[in-house]
Amino acid sequence: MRDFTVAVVGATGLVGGEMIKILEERNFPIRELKLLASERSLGKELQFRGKDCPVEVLDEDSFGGVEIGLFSAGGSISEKFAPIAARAGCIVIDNTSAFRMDPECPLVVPEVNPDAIGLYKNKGIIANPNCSTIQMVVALKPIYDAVGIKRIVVSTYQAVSGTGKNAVEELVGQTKALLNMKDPEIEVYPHRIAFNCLPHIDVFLDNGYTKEEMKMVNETKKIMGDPSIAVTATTVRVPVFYGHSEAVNIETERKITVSEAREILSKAPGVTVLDSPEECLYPLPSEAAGKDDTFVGRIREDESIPNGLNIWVVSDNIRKGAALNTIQIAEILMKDYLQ
Ligand code: NAP
Ligand code: 12T
Repeated sequence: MRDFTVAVVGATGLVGGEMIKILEERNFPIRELKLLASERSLGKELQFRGKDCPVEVLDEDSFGGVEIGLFSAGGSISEKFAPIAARAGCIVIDNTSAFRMDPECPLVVPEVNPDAIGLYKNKGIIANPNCSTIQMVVALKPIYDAVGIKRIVVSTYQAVSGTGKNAVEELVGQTKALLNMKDPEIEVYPHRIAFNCLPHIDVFLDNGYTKEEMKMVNETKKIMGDPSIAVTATTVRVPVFYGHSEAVNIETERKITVSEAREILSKAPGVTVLDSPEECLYPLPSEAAGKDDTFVGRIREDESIPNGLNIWVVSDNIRKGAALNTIQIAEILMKDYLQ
């Protein structure tokens, strides 16, 4: 296998930092790693394979000779620079929402639709789905394949790390302030997040849903390749640092029992079943943080309808929800298309 020149755009961010770590952990075949961020990071160095690597300022000329670009510096940066990179011959795997619903760009979760990766040839851009969507489809695809899914009703409990390093600092700062009887500073979210729950992730749209909720609706249909699945979502920010949790209710086409669902999920790629309530065993964000799998538990029949099932799904939003999924896409790209 040959080595590749890879760029991480947004290298100093939470997702970029995790990407660098995962490239190293999984021994991705890298000839040269280019670290890109804003002028704020000029002069910074980050460690890769025990060496200090300088952070460079992203500009139009950053992509000469770069074969794979892992983008995670926000939607407006991707909108501008992903096409520039693609024109320079770099294949972009983009973590932002900029290209996810572009019909020409594949939207990929390797456990679900790896074959879509070949469509990178359209624009040179592959989109990485939203974190909440990724972990949900990893858990639902094996059930969909077995009995079909008519409708999904999901409520999320999302960690602050989804918003980036400033939000992590904000939860630390507000928690400290409140425990010391001081007024918390409120900057990142419209309200205090410490000791609170905000039913508001990303911006509100004209239909009254948030953009995060509509990402779950639209991206799920695209990744599963089935626009007929009905999806409705309520996305909530909770004062957790790492790991998104989801209460997922589904109506299946055909009946599936709890033990059949448990059996199917325990064999599913990327899934670990943790479901032993009598031992208080169920997925927790505190346990999922730092791990690669999507954890599923609380598997119950929805007794209010004939073919209903409830599950609880937890995963590390920065790993499987972002950096790991991106690198799994890059691994398939390099093995199946770039040798
Ligand atoms: P973060 O911790 O705030 O980091 C942001 C990164 O973007 C930093 O490296 C920052 O560089 C860089 N950046 C910002 N403005 C830039 C500019 N004008 N030019 C070049 N680089 C710039 O955020 P994060 O958590 O890593 O997330 C970054 C992005 O990834 C998000 O905006 C989102 O679009 C995407 N994301 C996707 C998912 C998902 O669901 N798949 C999950 C999380 C995040 P400096 O340090 O120099 O400012
Ligand atoms: N606003 O990549 O705040 O679409 O948790 C991911 C996470 C956008 C995205 C968040 C967001 C995305 C968040």
